[in-house]
Amino acid sequence: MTVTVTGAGGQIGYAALFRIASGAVFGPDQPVALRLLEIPQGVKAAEGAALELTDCAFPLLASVDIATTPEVGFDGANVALLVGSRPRTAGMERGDLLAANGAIFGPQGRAINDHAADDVRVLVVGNPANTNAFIAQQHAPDVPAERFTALTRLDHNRAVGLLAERAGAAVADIDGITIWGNHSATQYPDLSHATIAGRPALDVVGEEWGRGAYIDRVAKRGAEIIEVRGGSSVASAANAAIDHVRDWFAGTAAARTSVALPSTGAYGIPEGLIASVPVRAASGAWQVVEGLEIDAFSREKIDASVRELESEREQVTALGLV
Ligand code: NAX
Repeated sequence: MTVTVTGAGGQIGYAALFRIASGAVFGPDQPVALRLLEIPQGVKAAEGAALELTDCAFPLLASVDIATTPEVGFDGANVALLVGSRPRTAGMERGDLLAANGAIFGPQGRAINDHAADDVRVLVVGNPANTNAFIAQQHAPDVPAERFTALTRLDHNRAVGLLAERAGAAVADIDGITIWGNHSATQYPDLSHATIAGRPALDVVGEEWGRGAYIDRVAKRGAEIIEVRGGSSVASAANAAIDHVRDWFAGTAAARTSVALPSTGAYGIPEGLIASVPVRAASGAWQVVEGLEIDAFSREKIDASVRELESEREQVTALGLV
């Protein structure tokens, strides 16, 4: 299994590499070849991570190679974790941010199209994750669209963790939470169909909290981490990426999770937008959980986040990035 990690010299890449090499994604019997794709400024850090990977003597780690071009980096990749992106810096307008990331994710999508393995699966972590994934997917016409996903599993895991904490319940007793829409402040963590040990979650924690402060807390958890920790989420983000890819391969059985993937029109989300929806995984593919009843409150929240995604799509289209 060849796994390419972009931005492998950065924080999340560094945290993810050791778990991939240890067998946390593909299990204890699957050797892994790691490919670390970096820009020149990040190569030293990636080289350092490679030295430490050697020092772990992971029995499953077949090789570690560093690349600085997407063509080499994605050659033969079965899994591509696109973590490296251009962060927003002072004075940067949203259009500048989208354009800078278009220059990264367009060529990476093309290289995946031309050089990756036929069964490649792509997870975009680098922000703005949904729209970066959309750009990459649009440049990879030969890869089935549903193999391009963006990470909302961190939001999902945050939503589970915070609900468990509030209810004094075990994480394992929680199911049926959905993160809808964009990995941004407009995301909608939806408890309408969630259960805690089989009881409706909103009955346990109350609508006022579950449809009020809770939504805000989950959506702004990244900012809370920055404020308290003095830096952005790293280990939890890497952990979510590991969860996402592991479930994609191993399946989720009956449990549900959330993934941003190209819409096929379910729940009224315009086709092609990479929006987070409720899913299960089986036989190596995500399956949208269809038929959930969406009440007026949820509809409004979902629509607001989807509108934001549509506007991002319009902007990258106007900028000629897709
Ligand atoms: P870092 O700045 O520590 O690392 C980014 C790395 O990417 C750097 O080493 C840089 O050299 C490299 N890079 C930049 N452009 C590249 C390119 N074209 N090809 C290959 N490598 C490239 O950031 P880190 O904390 O690791 O975060 C990475 C990304 O994850 C950011 O965009 C961040 O916003 C995003 N996040 C996404 C989350 C999600 O849930 N979807 C949550 C966590 C995180 O905020």
